[in-house]
Amino acid sequence: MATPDEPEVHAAWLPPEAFRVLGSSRIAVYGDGDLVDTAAQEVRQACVAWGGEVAHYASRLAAGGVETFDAVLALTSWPSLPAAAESVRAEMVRGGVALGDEGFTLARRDGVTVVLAEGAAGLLYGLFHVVRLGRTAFLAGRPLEHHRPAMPLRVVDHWDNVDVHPVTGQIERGYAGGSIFWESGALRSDLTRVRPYARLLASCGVNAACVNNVNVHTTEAHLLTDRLDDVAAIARELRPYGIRAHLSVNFASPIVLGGLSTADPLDPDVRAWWTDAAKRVYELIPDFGGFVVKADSEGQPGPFAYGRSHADGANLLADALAPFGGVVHWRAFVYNHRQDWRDRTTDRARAAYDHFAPLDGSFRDNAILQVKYGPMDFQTREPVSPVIAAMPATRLAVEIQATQEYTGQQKHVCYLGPMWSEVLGFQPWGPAGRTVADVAQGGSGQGEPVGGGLVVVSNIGDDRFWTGHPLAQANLYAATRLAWDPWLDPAAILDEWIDLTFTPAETADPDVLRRTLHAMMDESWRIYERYTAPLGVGFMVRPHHHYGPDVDGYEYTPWGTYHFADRDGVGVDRTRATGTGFTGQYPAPWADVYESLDQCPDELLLFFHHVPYGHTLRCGSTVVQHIYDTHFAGVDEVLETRALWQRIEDADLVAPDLYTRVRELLDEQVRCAEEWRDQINAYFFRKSGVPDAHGRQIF
Ligand code: GCW
Repeated sequence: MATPDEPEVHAAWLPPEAFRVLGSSRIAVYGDGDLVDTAAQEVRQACVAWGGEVAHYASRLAAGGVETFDAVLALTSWPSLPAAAESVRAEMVRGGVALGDEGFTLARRDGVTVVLAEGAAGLLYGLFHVVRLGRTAFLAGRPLEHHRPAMPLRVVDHWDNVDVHPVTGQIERGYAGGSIFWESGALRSDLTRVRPYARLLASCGVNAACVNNVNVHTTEAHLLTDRLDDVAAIARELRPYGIRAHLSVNFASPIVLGGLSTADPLDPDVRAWWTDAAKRVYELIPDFGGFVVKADSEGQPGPFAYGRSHADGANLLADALAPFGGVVHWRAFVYNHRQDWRDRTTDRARAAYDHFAPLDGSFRDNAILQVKYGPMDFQTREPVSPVIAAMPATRLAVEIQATQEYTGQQKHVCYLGPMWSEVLGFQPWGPAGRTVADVAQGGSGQGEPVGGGLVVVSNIGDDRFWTGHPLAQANLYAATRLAWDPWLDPAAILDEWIDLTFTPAETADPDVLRRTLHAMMDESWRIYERYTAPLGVGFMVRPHHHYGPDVDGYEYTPWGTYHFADRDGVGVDRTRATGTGFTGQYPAPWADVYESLDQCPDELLLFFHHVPYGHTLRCGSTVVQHIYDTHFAGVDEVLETRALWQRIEDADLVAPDLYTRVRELLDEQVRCAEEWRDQINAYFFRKSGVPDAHGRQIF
């Protein structure tokens, strides 16, 4: 509970102070339409707070040639603009610049900051860019810059249940309280968090949000039909910020909701049912984005029950949505979760590729295959999924997880920007080839389809700090900014987030907060990696809730997540020579790099190889000594992180309640990191009998 002096809900990024520069200027907005109105309203609000002036020319007839503004935001179609904007527009025309609906141009001309966009969404994104730049947007000599989003679809997926689920609660893998959409089986009577959330997302360029869990239980299934009003109500709150609502649907809906005897994708009645269902959705929500489907996965129904392929399943829904411009995001997370642990021939890492690669080219244009970045399941370290390189004729979206299921559950500081940036920059075809980001972006012009974009599993809830751990906000910020521009440096993204959230520029020493947060967060993912499961082997978490260490927790279960540690060694042999053959799913050069014990990167060694404890890593250490060293080091680094935060308190740099929340969580992070260190080190010491070379305490 907030104390009387503390706000009920803390702003995430974009508190009023972030608008100080803009709001103390004279701004003109030229353009019609809902999203232009939103932009103008943002400016108006800022000017009320900071004493600036705004003029919104909202009808073409009212354009008046006023020239005394500090900034002009305009649609390029506007007939007559102030001189500075006219000159930028003329230059764009001369240069043949095409921005698309979502791009914008920014320049500073004759003492005026100019933002021009062809579409209203672009204008809104341009406005937020000016906010992000702060004073520098108003400095002389800014050259013409053109900004366009890399990914066509920049999506957040919510794993929010409507009914409180007996095991997973209101939000599956949610670590920030309840849902901002749903509560105990119903639409929340109070949707007041949704629009501010949409605003946060729009400021990063997000244009789509799926409002319910991919696991669609009985109540959630009804959102598609008799509870569509609920979805429409959420869509209404998202719309002013240019975010289209998407819905997770149950593949068996024709049976569950329609009373049919089958959900066979080739059955004419089933096809008619989906066509009708889609039509009704668009009658109520004309800008509806589309469906998300988890099929034949972890108990969800799917086309396998009818002997049909996943292309048959995806195309069924794609065809129903096509007349309305909708898309289906079809998830590739398909594997056998009822495997016998004794069965060494089944490898969960292989599953998505085995199921989907043969189907390349058979999906409709509006069917997007949504692939988790790694072959397993959002581990702290995984190789990039080979599916990403295997489907050149399919629209493909990459899915990443901002909610910290396996990365500390928003109790640990773990800034994931560097991990996602590595993933997006990975070149599956080697150094001369395209990147993962290029694939998600698509449309390279060589017959390749437009990409499916980046999908971020959201980490927010109704917590007053939005993400439980206040510093976890940086993960949502970074993930969504990377969807706009995957080449951004994660440290620079962190700077943006710090500046927009804590507005250090307004404090006595702007650098202290920035420096301290960088010192706490830049390396935090690698630190987390050091004190948890080693060398890419993954899991070793407590079953079900996935928090804290349990080395053998999943070892003898049906989930396919094993490490195979025995007295001699550890790791999963996924080679072609002697293992599951998974390395063969990669193109050259990675198929050979991963296959080779000498070339395989240390951080992925145990993902690809089973090795003796005495095996020497590329870094020169043995496997077992490396395990000890990283686990001792990781805990020391967490202690240092906690000490750094204390300095923030000493310098009085953040609100007291925010300080306290983070400090309490850091205590828990220290406790949990020590638990990880001691369990992992004890486990491997007992298995191997190899003592620590430095004689540190192992239990
Ligand atoms: O990682 C697993 C999670 C499940 C999740 C599933 C998925 C929504 O533990 O909670 O279900 O992945 O991505 O579908």
